[in-house]
Amino acid sequence: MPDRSTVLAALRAQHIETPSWAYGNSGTRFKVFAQEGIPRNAYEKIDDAATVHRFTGVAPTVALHIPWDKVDDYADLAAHAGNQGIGIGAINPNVFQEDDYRLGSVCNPDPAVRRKALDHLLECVDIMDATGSRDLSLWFADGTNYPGQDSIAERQARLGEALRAVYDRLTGEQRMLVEYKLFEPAFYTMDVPDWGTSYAHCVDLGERAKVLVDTGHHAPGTNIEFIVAFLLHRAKLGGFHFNSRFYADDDLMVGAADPFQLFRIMAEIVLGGGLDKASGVAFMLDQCHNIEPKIPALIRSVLNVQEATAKALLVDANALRQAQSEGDVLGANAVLMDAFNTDVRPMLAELREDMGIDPDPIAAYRRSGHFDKIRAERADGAAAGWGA
Ligand code: RM4
Ligand code: MN
Ligand code: MN
Repeated sequence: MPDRSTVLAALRAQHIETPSWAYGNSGTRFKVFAQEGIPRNAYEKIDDAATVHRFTGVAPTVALHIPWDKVDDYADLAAHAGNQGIGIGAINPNVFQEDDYRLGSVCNPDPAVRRKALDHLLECVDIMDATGSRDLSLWFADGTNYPGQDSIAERQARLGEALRAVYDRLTGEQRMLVEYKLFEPAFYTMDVPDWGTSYAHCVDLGERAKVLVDTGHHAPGTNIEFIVAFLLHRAKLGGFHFNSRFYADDDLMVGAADPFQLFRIMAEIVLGGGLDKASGVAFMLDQCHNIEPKIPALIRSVLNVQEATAKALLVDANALRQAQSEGDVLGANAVLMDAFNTDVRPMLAELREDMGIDPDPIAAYRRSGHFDKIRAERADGAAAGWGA
């Protein structure tokens, strides 16, 4: 069996990043629902992310989305995060919410629009410089709706050109993560529809470019843990955008729809060394809480990832390897299932007490009165949101 202290040390060192946009108002194509106590600016979103970290102990960074989190002074925003005990995580450029991007951003047939999109991506690298962020997290809504609308091949060439320009601008520890998505908003072709397309561009670019796996961006039934194992093995897994899906890009709480899938993903991560700091794999959430209260939903999500990780760490790797090498199909499967079926909640409660936080973060948050406080403090002014 894995050594308990090794398991606890790995869990204590875990780092799950929450997204600033999950704290703001969000909704569907049909309605953005307003909630109470919503942050009114990037500073208050950071306060909320810090609250999630305070109650969970394993969420020490927050990802930003630009321009949703636009501020005058990014170094000041990073200092504010530091004062709250967290850091700035990935910077997510937004090249999908302007009229100019109707036919795409970096793949747009109009060179002026491509230039505008590229300038925004480069501006986001400046923001990384100012905030100390390591990762530029790229997602392109680019694609086409109708056969013949544009040249698939030329769009790939335009994409490659833009990615190269951004890549060449990275310095120090900075990396570039390329996210893929099967469909939506484009329906006939997406310019980065799958991990293979992302992988090919990342291989062309070099070491600092890696694939980002958003768990909600696959066709139903896709074996995501296969993709994870493959990319990790090739040192091309940059990180995750965790969330749950029932149908498409549902952006529900990670581990809510299919905790077994989350476990299978984390098992590949643990077995492949993806939890080691040196692997550089970033564990980020990308979610929207349209009907549930935001901060408790993010606490729940962080705990769900933590529970799946704990179970994955309990996989008896030696016994698994032994069974695999002997061709013991049932034995190997049983090793995995034993870990999945372990109730890790008592162990995690103990870990939290050791870390000086409440063993039940959700109950502790409820008791804390924090929600009443932000509801009162934020009663005036415009709530942050997607503005969809
Ligand atoms: C996309 C994708 C991106 C996220 C946007 C808001 O579907 O998941 O990562 O930034 O949504
Ligand atoms: Mn995403
Ligand atoms: Mn998405």
